[in-house]
Amino acid sequence: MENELQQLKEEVLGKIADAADVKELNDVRVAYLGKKGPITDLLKGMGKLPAEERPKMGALVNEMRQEVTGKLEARKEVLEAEAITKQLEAEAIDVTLPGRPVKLGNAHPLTRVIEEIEDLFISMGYAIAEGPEAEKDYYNFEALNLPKGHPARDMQDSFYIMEDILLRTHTSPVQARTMEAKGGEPIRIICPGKVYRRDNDDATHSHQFMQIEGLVVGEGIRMSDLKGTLTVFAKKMFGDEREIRLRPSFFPFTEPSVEMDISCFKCGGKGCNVCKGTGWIEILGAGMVHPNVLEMAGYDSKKLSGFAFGMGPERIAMLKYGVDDIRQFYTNDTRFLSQFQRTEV
Ligand code: 2U9
Repeated sequence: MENELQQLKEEVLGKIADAADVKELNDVRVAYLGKKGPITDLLKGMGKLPAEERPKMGALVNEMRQEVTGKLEARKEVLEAEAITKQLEAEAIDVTLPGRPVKLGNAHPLTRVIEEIEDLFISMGYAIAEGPEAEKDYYNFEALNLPKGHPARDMQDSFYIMEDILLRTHTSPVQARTMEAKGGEPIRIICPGKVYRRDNDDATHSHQFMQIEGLVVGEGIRMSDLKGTLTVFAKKMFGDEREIRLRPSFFPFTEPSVEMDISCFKCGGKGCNVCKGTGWIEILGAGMVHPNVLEMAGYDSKKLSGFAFGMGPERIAMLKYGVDDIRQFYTNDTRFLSQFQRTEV
């Protein structure tokens, strides 16, 4: 029986060594150590042995069982490690391969100009105010010193939605609303937003466009504050060498009113195609807030004063980037838009 045991042990150890993977090894374990396996049979057959041989044989079988179990465990560890190595090799990726290029989007040129102007005024302590695009006739005209029957209402052909509601023709109603809400307190805001006019679209007109208007109200606000503020704006947007000039103008909501020109950023004032030979480029309109406008919004025009200005970001962007057709900003032709790639990442 000892011989038989020795033979069996060699056989099982051989099979363990030959097992090519964990599954085959498990089959060996089941075949030899399982309930119907030969080692279990040997243990079961113990009862038939003479009593004096049983302890020795029992010890031998147990010893063999332990040795086989140990070899199985050791072989399992080796095979598992081999399997992981094989899997890692099969799934290996070449991390040195260059990645697929990511296409970067870029901000719309109009958005860029608007954000640049916003940042500039925010840095000077201004807040951004917004309001509805479908506006009451009162805030769009009346509160801005344009009473019913005023000729300027005809000048600005408007999109009416109802008898007293229209698509705002400028962002000025936002300032009128802000003043009303502030109840006499000082104000320093800019109002960017879409506005609408009944124009036929062409290279320089659009029925919908953007405006940025500004309003400062407080004690002792003077024309020189307006001039200083707009000089900073002109230099920051168009270069430090820019000079400004103010020409008298008229707006119903400001008195006095001015139009502001900057010295041409292309020729420096000598005269070229950008400034049409004049050396100056018209950039915006401005003025001191009309006392009627202050009073209607609940401000005491004897104690407080203010200045206001308004500009068209499309015009600024057209000048800055040399765009000759306003419709380019709205048609989203990627051949146009992709020319404004951002340089920073
Ligand atoms: C309130 C008081 C005063 C806003 C102003 C202008 C001058 C102006 C136009 C320039 C070109 C608009 O984009 S544009 O078409 N704007 O010239 N805007 S002063 O004055 C205000 C506004 C609101 C309560």
